[in-house]
Amino acid sequence: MSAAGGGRDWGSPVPQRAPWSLVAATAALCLLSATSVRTAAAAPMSREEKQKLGNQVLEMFDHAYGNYMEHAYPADELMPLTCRGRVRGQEPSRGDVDDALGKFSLTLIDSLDTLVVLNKTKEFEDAVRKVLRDVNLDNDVVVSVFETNIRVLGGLLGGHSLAIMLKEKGEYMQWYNDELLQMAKQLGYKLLPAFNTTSGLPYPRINLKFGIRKPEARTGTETDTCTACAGTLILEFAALSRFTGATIFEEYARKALDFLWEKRQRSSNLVGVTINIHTGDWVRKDSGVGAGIDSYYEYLLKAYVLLGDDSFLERFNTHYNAIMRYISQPPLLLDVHIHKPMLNARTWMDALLAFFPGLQVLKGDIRPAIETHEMLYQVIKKHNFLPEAFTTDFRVHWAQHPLRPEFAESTYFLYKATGDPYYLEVGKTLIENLNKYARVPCGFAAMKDVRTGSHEDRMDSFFLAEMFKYLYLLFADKEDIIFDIEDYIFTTEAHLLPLWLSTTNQSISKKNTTSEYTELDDSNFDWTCPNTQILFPHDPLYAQRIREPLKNVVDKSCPRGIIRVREESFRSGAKPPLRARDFMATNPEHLEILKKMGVSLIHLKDGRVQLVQHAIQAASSIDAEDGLRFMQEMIELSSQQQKEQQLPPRAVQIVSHPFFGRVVLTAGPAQFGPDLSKHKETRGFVASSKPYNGCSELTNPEAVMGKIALVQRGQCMFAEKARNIQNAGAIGGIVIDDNEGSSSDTAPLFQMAGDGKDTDDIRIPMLFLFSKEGSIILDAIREYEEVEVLLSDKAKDRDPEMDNEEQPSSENDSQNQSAEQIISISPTVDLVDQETPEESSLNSPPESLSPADTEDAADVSPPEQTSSPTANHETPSLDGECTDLDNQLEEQSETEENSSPDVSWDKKAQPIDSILADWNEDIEAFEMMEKDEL
Ligand code: DMJ
Repeated sequence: MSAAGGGRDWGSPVPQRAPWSLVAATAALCLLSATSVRTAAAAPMSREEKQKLGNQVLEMFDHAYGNYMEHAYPADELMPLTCRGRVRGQEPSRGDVDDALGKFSLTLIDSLDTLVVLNKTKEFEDAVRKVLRDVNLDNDVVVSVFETNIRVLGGLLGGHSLAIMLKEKGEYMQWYNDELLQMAKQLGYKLLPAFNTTSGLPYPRINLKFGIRKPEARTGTETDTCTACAGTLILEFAALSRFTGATIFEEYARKALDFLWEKRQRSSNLVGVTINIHTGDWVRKDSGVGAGIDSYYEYLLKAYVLLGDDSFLERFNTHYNAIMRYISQPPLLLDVHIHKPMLNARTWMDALLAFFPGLQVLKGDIRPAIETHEMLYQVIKKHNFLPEAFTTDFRVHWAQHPLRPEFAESTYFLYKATGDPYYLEVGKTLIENLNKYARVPCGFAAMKDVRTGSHEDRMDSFFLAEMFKYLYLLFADKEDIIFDIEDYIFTTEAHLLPLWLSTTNQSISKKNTTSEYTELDDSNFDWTCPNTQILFPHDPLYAQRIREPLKNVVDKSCPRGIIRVREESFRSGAKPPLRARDFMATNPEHLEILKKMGVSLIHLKDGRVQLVQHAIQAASSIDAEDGLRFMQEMIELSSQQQKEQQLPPRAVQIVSHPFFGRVVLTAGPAQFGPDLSKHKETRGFVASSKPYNGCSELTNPEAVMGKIALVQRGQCMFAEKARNIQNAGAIGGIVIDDNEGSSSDTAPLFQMAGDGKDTDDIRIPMLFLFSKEGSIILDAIREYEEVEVLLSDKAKDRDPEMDNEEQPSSENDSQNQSAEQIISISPTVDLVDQETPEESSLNSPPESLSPADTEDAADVSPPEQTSSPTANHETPSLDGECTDLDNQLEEQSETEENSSPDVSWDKKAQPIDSILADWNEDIEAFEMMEKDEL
């Protein structure tokens, strides 16, 4: 195995057949020894400052939990903008994300063990009584098996684990008699019917009351599930078995894991994102460490720690080696195809992968953990939060941020492993950003768009289960916690399970499976722990030295991202393959390359150009593969461009008392009037127009004069409303949707179009709010009469003064910037509707519109000077310079030849028919990825 970092060399390997007890104890020791060392890499943080930050976390938790209990309980979640509970069926459906809600007071259950960690024992006792009194697990609701397991079963078990710990201490919970465990068992039995498949992989959803029995259940017809969904059960199910003695739960979870292991792609040792639960075929063959797969890997390693079963470690190590070989391109982690692991499947990363550095700490591989964490931190510094997805050149791909805890989790584990106070400063930034941008009067609201700072009416239960735990523990000293955290393992939802479970009720025979895996060698047992006692005294600047070269990796990254290219393409002086982003339909050389790749250009009647690939017409199998990759890149580029060509959403920020800028509503822009991204924002008090639809001359001009007028959607054109309120003296306008209940949480935002006439006469800014966001303003008027708002492209500082200064326009405005870049480097491409199996086609605009001919193009450097594809396992340009492509390729060629002697799939030319056989799979995989949502 090629070591991807020095981490594995530093510690002491666990004996190959370590008894489970030693393994569990060793895992705990890893963290214990790590905490005792402090490096001098950053200025140490004083005990007072740490306590202050710890207290701040407690206050923030009280704000989130208190508002949930006061305004939402017994509902599953708090809606922090409208300050009420989210009850499934009573709110417009948000799709899959609602499958976590089972009418079982989700947030309360998910918060149970957080209360104990935060030393709120009295509140914990009250919360447990409420769960026992109020929670019903027998509702006729279809829920996600995965979410119910990690949040509810995990929450009950975490609560039980700490309840018995407290009871034993003799002060609190003296009345407790395993009631939470009984509820957990009841829930466990409710989930079991989901495993009634030939594969043993669970159905993704189950009806809490009716199981998967049709027709009452309204579920049980699904064919696919995600790998993480099927592979993230073992900790909770094994704990349930070991706590209760009912072995069936652990057996079912093991069977599902065994099946996934059997189905791994044998040559790459990777798994895909989704799998058919009946046939075991991979449905999505892309593979990463983020969405859809993440906690499968996490649970293999943690199952080994909790259960001491070697086979889980073997599997984890086998997958980990594959991840480090194919997916890890430090500091990036990029998805690949399971059957073509040298081929990147995406040019963006999702936020869920931020947990991975934490897992690498547990694995003992510190260097890549530090690198990836540093890269993520810089993305956060740029956008205040980690966007749901971001490109390899660190632009926003999906702009939401539902207050995910993964980055805080990794920060905590890295601090434990390195003792570097730098990670305390990172935690401080997270706290500041949460308070500054996500805190609202009634809790903390998810970010709808990290670029505008607008909110979503959503506070997920994992925010309380995980975020506050990791942040509090980061600043806590041992004496700040009423029990020894090292005696527990964190589940993926940060619920605590005691390590002593490894010695209890182990009636399930552990197979000594090693002999079955003849392809594995001793390195599969190479489990080490970052022994900081050895490392850091000798090199206290170790972590800092790893971070140093990366300190500008985000700000100074080359603008077009990093895509791995195959080594054949540039071997022996051959030209690098043509990248989709560099393609110009007017360049004869490019056309020649296209021809070689079997890609032809068809000029359509409407002036567009269609790209079609016939792999069999390619000059060689290598060229056919280049053509395949080129077409895939075009598809991805096309979807990125479509996104970026839309006007970005805008923000309506309520700045008057008691909101003080803390509530930011997502608003749709108008295609007329001043562009808020270029002009100063507009600030003013709001007033309703009369008539409210704004479709005729206003009868209350004195009320709207100098104010921002509210008008209702409907009955006339948006531009007409704008003219009427402008004539009455309004300085801006907000159109509120007339469809009751509509919300930007559930409906796509749109731009308000003009009326087909010249709209240059409209000089005031207009924004659109869906009805739910609009009613937040209308309610505020009812309650406070005077309501002042700010119309802008991006929320401004939230403080009582709300200074009027414009925030420096940062690279956050990446939409505008990137749109220009894209326009200047490649044609717009649309997918065409029909595709034959052997061909894929794309439309591009006529050559006459080729950006190379436009003025825009003159402003940017030619592609050859700025593109920076990075070689396999190489880091993007770390010094902020954009390396010359040819140099990089040369470097890569050397690196590849030295370090990848056994990459067999692409060393040999593939026969055309095997490429054709893969063709459909690739296109399907890409189409699935395009549809993918976290
Ligand atoms: C949590 O519910 C769990 O951590 C899960 O494994 C994936 N991520 C969410 C929070 O982001």
